[in-house]
Amino acid sequence: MKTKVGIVGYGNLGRGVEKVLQYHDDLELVGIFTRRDPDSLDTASRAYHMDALEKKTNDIDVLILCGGSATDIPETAHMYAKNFSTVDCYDNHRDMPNHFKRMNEAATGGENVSIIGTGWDPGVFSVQKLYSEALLPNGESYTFWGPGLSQGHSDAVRRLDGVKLAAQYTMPSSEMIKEIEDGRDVSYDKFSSHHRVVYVVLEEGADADIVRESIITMPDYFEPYETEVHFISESEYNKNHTQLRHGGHVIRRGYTGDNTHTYKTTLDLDSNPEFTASVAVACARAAKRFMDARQFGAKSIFDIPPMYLLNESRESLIERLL
Ligand code: API
Repeated sequence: MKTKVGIVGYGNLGRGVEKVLQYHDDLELVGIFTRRDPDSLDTASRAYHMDALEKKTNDIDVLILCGGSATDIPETAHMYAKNFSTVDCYDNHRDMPNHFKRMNEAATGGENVSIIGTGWDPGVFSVQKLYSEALLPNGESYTFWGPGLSQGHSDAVRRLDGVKLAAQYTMPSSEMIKEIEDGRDVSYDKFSSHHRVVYVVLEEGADADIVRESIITMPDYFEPYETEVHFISESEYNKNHTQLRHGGHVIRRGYTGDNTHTYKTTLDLDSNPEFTASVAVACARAAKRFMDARQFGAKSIFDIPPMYLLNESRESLIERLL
């Protein structure tokens, strides 16, 4: 029997999950749940108002929560976790311990599973950091994002009063990446090795200085990064800022005696939300496996046995990939 998946929220990420599900034969989309008028969604899938969700507890195995990280996920995710197993793409690294706690209480109480912080960072990159530190304990790690559009940061700006549209580009220091690749010593911290560039379309009558100040002083997302803010027209936004490319590198340089080893993971993504959705969908399969094993509660990506991510037996995986 197929695993039944529901989508909560129909922005870039929700649309990504809908698109990606077609590549997984063992998963099926039950419906999209939205706060908007379901008939207004531009989709061929079944769409329901959020209020219909409470009657669907028996029809859905896993809900993929596709709301934004600035407010939707921290305010609402734990409510869904009481009644459904969930997967989310929460991306506030600093708040993750709190999020884990909130979700663990809700999911454990409801005998559900909640996989938190999936996507590529947090997510795939986190796993690569774990592996590379485990394998090369004597060394140093570097993470670089971009150049590309961060969904999390763009969403955080869009939530500010006076902002109509926003795109945030994360810009890594390409000189520093080169220096690391050349084996030179660098003084790295994630803040000084990136800067952020934001393009904002203001609501009519909004005060640009107030909006700029709220962006550059926003904790977790912008402070203490160096951040440039540009105000543009809606037509310029629509012309130049609707691309969703992103990616980055996780690099660990480790030493065994005189020998140096470089462990590098690179992602180069045409569509940040569609790749983030791809990770969330594989994690939805894992959530079902945890449910079947009655291992309830919140899980991070570190807790997922790699085999839970693919629809394939151990025997076949050993034969094919080991
Ligand atoms: C950045 C990274 C990438 C975030 C990836 C994904 C997103 O500063 O660009 O929200 O787009 N934190 N979580």
